[in-house]
Amino acid sequence: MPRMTAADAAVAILRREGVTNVFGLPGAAINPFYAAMRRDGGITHILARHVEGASHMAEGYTRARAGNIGVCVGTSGPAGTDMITGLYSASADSIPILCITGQAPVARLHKEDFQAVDIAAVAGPLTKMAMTVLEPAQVPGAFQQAFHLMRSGRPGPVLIDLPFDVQQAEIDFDPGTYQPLPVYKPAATRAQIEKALDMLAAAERPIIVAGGGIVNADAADLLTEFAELTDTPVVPTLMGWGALPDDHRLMAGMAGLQTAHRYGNATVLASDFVLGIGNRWANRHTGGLATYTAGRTFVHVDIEPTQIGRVFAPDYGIVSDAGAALRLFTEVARERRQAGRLPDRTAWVGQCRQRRATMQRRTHFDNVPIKPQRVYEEMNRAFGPETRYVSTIGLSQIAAAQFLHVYRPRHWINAGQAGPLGWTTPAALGVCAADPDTPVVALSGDYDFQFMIEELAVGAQFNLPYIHVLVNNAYLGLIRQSQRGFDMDYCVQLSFDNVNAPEIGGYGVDHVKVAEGLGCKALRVTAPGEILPALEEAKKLMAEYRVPVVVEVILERVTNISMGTELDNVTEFEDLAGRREDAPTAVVALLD
Ligand SMILES: Cc1ncc(C[n+]2csc(CCOP(=O)(O)OP(=O)(O)O)c2C)c(N)n1
Ligand SMILES: [Mg+2]
Repeated sequence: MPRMTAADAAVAILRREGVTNVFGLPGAAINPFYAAMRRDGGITHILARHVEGASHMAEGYTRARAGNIGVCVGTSGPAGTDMITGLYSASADSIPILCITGQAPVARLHKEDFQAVDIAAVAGPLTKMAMTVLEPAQVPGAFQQAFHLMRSGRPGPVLIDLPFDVQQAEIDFDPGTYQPLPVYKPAATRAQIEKALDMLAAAERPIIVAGGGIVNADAADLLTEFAELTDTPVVPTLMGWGALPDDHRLMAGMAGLQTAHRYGNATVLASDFVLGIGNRWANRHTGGLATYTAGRTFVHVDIEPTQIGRVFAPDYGIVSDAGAALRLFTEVARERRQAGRLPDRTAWVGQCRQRRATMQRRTHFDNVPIKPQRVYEEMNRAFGPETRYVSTIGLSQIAAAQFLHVYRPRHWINAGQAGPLGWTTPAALGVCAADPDTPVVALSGDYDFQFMIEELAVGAQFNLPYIHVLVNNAYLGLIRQSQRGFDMDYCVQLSFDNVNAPEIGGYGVDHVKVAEGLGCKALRVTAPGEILPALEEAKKLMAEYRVPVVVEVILERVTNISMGTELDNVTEFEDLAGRREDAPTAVVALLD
């Protein structure tokens, strides 16, 4: 039997589970693991500048490609606690990442040793397993179980904490015969699918709410096929956006209080039946449940049994992996279609289409300072369907969801539930590391950008080029807008007179200088006509220098973005699009 350190066994298992990239930063307590990675020689390590950054890079890496599992590594104590936000974000959005931490030696865990925090206890509620491995011989089993859990059922993160002496201890382990454990994914039965299809057929105005579970299951094609077979309009959630291309005739728009389209909300309100697949009825999607559910029948398909009925009781629930359910849905729908047993939906699909062609928001403003809506219009011009967008939270992200276009699954990579500021830059770097061939465009407000700005150096050092659109209103914009309800504008201003950069006129931080100082390229624009040329220039700079390129757009300081409290009560702050020229990049041209 081969003998090796437990750390060597851990690295060997990572390799056999398909891991090729690791994001992290070393410290004394994790050095044995780093020594094992070095001996192995087959893992690419990207050195983060902040351990939280490593955890978000791991998440971006997982999300970019089906089957990926991002791994983040840190030392004991604060490295583990820094990664807690990454574990929260990943668990909230059902994304598997493996977090590996170093730890004080076993015999000293209870002695308040240097950096000996009980990270497994801290991470417990945010992971599918959080384990300090106390016996070296348990290390292979812990890693094997970690991969099994991350991939089974509702995906999510795992933390493995390795005491220093456990990493170094020698164990018997045979990597050659190591086998990943089978993955458990519940699958709908034919009877369940038949019943759900009966309910769909009995409805007059059905929609499908397509959640992130469809993306996780890599089942976007099946969703499209099923929607087409049954001619059912699709409302993607924020996590499901891209599962059906935005230019598909059955794309009915997103619904919700913020990241939504007017026509999406109107279509949900006009529907009488909702088939939710791989979604979790997020509160920013549903708004008030009385409005959301009144007069509608619901079927909910989810991989996690306890998700059924968590937010409200559906009329019928099915526990299934979204892919397994959609395979059967398409199979049975095809049979019914051939037998002429599917209802004609022409009128209903036409109504949804009509709403999409009439209920649009205006993006074409010529104002200086620039109105944010115009930025997304120019982004639609500059970036094609191959673009992967990465964003987290803020007015910037909300407006992006209202105005940008997404055409493919995994091309809208967004921290949907947790929304941690600072997520965007490291997540974008993780996406770039996973797929260097697809153009990546990150989008941040100025505060999100400043949160983990140091990670830009990682992109410069490891040549992870992407374009970062930074919309700068010198405000915690979303919080400023929500403070309107308190009649205040308090502690939300990021503006100050920068003694080193009077030319930026009180907007505070000179992002261009900071980005350049970190080894990136950066451009700043102040007028609408400059946005598109700057985005085109950024593409060239990115290709030439192979580093992140920041395009900072100086916005007007106060713009309120459409949002509300109920699906039927979303406030519009600007004039709506009345003519085609008001929304020139809308996928469906405005009927004026
Ligand atoms: C870690 C963290 N702290 C606080 C918040 C609350 N929060 C949400 S958006 C936001 C302001 C974002 O400002 P900016 O990034 O400039 O975007 P804008 O809304 O101005 O477009 C804040 C403070 C958060 N989401 N995450
Ligand atoms: Mg801002």
